[in-house]
Amino acid sequence: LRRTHYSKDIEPEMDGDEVTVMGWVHEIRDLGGIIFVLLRDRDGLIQITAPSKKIEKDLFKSIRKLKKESVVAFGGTVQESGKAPGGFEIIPSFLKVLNISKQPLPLDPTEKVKAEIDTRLDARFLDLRKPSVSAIFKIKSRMLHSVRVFLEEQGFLEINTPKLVASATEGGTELFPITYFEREAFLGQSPQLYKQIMMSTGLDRVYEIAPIFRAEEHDTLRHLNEVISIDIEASFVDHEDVMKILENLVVRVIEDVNEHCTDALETLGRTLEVPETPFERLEYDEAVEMVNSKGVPMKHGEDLPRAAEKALGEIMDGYYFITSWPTAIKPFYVMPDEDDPERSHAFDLMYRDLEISSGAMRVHQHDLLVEKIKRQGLNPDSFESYLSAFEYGMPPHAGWGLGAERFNMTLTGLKNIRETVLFPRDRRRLTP
Ligand code: AMO
Repeated sequence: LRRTHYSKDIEPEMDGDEVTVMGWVHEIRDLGGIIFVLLRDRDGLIQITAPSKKIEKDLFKSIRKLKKESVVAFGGTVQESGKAPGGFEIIPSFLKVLNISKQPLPLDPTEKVKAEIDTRLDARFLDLRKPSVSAIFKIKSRMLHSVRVFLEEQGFLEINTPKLVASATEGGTELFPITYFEREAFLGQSPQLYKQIMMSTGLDRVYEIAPIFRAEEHDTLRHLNEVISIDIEASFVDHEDVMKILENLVVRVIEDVNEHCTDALETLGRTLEVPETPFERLEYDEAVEMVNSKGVPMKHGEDLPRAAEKALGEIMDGYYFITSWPTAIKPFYVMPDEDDPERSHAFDLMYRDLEISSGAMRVHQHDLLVEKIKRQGLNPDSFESYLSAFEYGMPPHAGWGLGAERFNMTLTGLKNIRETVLFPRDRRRLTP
C-alpha cells in the first residue's frame, strides 16, 4: 500500500484518475445516504465523498465507523467538485484504517473548540495538527533555510560550538548550573566567546544556529529558557557593517517567506511588507527622550524597562536599530566609542516593542578586554582560554545574535513566544 499523492498534488483536472491518499480523519459528516470525510495531510484537506448507492456496502459501513483523528488510507477516483476543498473530491474504492485514535480527544484539531495555551502545549502533537499551528513551523523552517542561504552567499561558514561551558558570557545571574563530573559547569548562554575566538583563527566569517539557555526567572510572553540563536561574527569589519548584514538578512527572509510560504501566511491571515533599508537608526539618547516624551520615566544610563519598550513601540513602526548604548550596561566584550568611551559601538535591532537582536563591534585588544572584565566585577582568570586568543593576533571584529523565535514572532504576528517553539521550555514547563 503506497501513497500516490499529497493533497496539494491533486487538481480538479485529474478527474477520473485513481489515487491513494493517506492522513488523519479531520471530520466526518454522516448524512445517512452519503458520508463526507475530510482527510487531512501536511498541506491540506481532501474531501472523500461516499454515497451509499455508488460504493460497496462493506466499505460504506467501515467509513461510517471511522473515528476522528484516526490514521487512514483511502483509494479512489478523483472527481471534480466546485464545493469541495481544492475543487475536487474522491469517490472511494477502498479504505484501510492504519491506526485508530482514542476518544475523546484532549483538544480539537479542527479548531472549532478553542483551547488554552497550556492545554495546547500539553497535547502539543495534536495541537500541531492544526493548520494554523503547523503554518508557524513551515515559516520557521523557511526562515532558517533562508538565513543559511543568505549567510553562505555572504561568505559565512557554519560552525558548531560547545553548549557545555565553564563560564558566563551575558552576566552571571541567568546561568543554568549543571554537574560536569567533579566540576561545576553551565549550559551555554551564548556562543559569544567561541565565535570571537574563531576570529583569531583566520576563518574570517562564521555563523551558528543553535540553542542558548537562559535561567530567566520571569514569566513573560517574550522570554523562554531555551531558544535558538542565530549568531554571526565577522573579521575586519565594524558595527555598521554587521548592521547592514542584519538588515539585508531580514529583508531577504521576508522576501523568501513571501515567495515560499503563501499558504502558511494565508492560514495565519498575515501579509508581510518588505521593509525598506537602511532601517531607521535611533541613538540610545534619542530613544530615552522619546520614551520620556510619552510620559514614561526613565533615566539615561538604564537598560530599557518594559514600559520604555512599549512606549517606543507606539512611536516606531516595523524594524529599527537603537545604537550608541552606554558602555556601562553592555557586556565586557563591547567596544567603547573612541571619541566618547561612555558610549559604545553596541546596537539592538527592535521590531516595534520587541528586541530581536543585539550586537556590537568588539574589543579586540587584550589589555583593554582584561580591564573591562575586571570593571564588570568578573575575574579574568575564569576567561583564560578566551583571553589567550587575544594575545596572538586578533583582528578587529563585530557580530550579532538574532533570536530565532522573536524573529519568527515578527513574521507570524504572534504575541506569545511559546507558540513559536515546538516544545517550549519556560519556568513551569519541562515536558513534553
Ligand atoms: P542577547 O543576550 O541580547 O545577546 O541575545 C540575543 C538575542 O537572543 C534572543 N534571546 C531570547 N529570546 C527569548 N527568550 C530569551 N530568554 C532570550 N534571550 C535572548 C533575543 C536577543 O535579542 N552575545 C550577544 C549577541 C552578540 O553580541 O553577538 C547576546 O547573547 O532575540
